[in-house]
Amino acid sequence: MASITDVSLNWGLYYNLDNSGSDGIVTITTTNLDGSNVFITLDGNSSGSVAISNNSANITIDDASFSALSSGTSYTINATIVEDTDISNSETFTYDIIAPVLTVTGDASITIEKGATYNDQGATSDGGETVTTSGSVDTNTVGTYTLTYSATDAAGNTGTATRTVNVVDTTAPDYDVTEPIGTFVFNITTPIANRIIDKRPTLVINTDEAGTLRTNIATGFNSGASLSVTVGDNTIELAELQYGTYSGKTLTLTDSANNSKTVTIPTFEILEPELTVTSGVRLKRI
Ligand SMILES: [Ca+2]
Ligand SMILES: [Ca+2]
Repeated sequence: MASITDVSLNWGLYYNLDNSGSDGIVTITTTNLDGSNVFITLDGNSSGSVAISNNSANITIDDASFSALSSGTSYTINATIVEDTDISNSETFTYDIIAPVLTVTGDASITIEKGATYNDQGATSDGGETVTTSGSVDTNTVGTYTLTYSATDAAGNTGTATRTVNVVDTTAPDYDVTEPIGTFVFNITTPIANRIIDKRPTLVINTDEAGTLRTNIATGFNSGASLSVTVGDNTIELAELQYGTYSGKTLTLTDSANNSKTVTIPTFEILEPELTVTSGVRLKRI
C-alpha cells in the first residue's frame, strides 16, 4: 500500500535561535511511492514538488520562510503526494526564537565590605524557567566578581543576566598592644669589653586582620623597619634602644587595601641594670 510513513524535521520538534539563519530540511519517507512527487505546506504556503526516490525525498525550507513565522507558535508541516492528495502525513514543531529574559533580583551591582556575609538573591526568568547561577564571591578577597544567571526554555533558547559584586576593604585592622616587656641581658661575669646589654623590649599585638606594621621608634623593629603580622597574637621585638623613657611611641598597622590604624605603645622605660658588687671592693675613708 502506498503511504507517507514519516515526516521528519532536521531541526527537531523546536526551531530555536540556534537554528535561526539556517535552512531546514524536511525528509519524507514513503512506501511504494517511488516516481511520485511530493510537496509540503507550512503556514499556508506550499513548496515546489520533489520526486520520490528510494522511498525518500528531501524538501528544503529556506531561512526566509521561517522568519515569517511567529515565535512561540506551533506549526504543522504537511507532506502531500501530488498525484494523490489523499496520501499525506504531517509533523508538528514549535517555532521559538525568543530566549528567556532574566531579571536580577536586587541591584545588578553590589558593593560589600570584605569579610561580610553575602547572600545572593538570584534572578527570575520571564517564562518561569529554572534559573541557574554560575560564578562565586569570595568575601575574604578584595575584588570584582561576576555572577551569571541563565535559563533555558523548552525550545533550547538560553537567556542570561549578570550581577557584579564588588568586595572592598575600607576598614582598618583592629588591634591592641600589650605593655612592652624588657629582655635585658647583662652578665657580670663576662669581661667588661665583651659585655652586652640587650635592650630590646618585646610586646604583643592582637589583630583581627593581617597587615604591615610600622613604628615611629627611630630604630624600628629588630627585624627591620616594618614587618608583617597575621591575624591573632604577634610577638614583636623592637630594635635595641638606649636607656631612657619612651612615651608617645606608636605602632601603625596597614592592611593590603591601605587602611591603617595607629595605636600608642604604653609608656615604657629602659633602666640601667643595677650592679651588685659581691667581692673584691674595699672602701677607704679619706
Ligand atoms: Ca522562548
Ligand atoms: Ca581592612
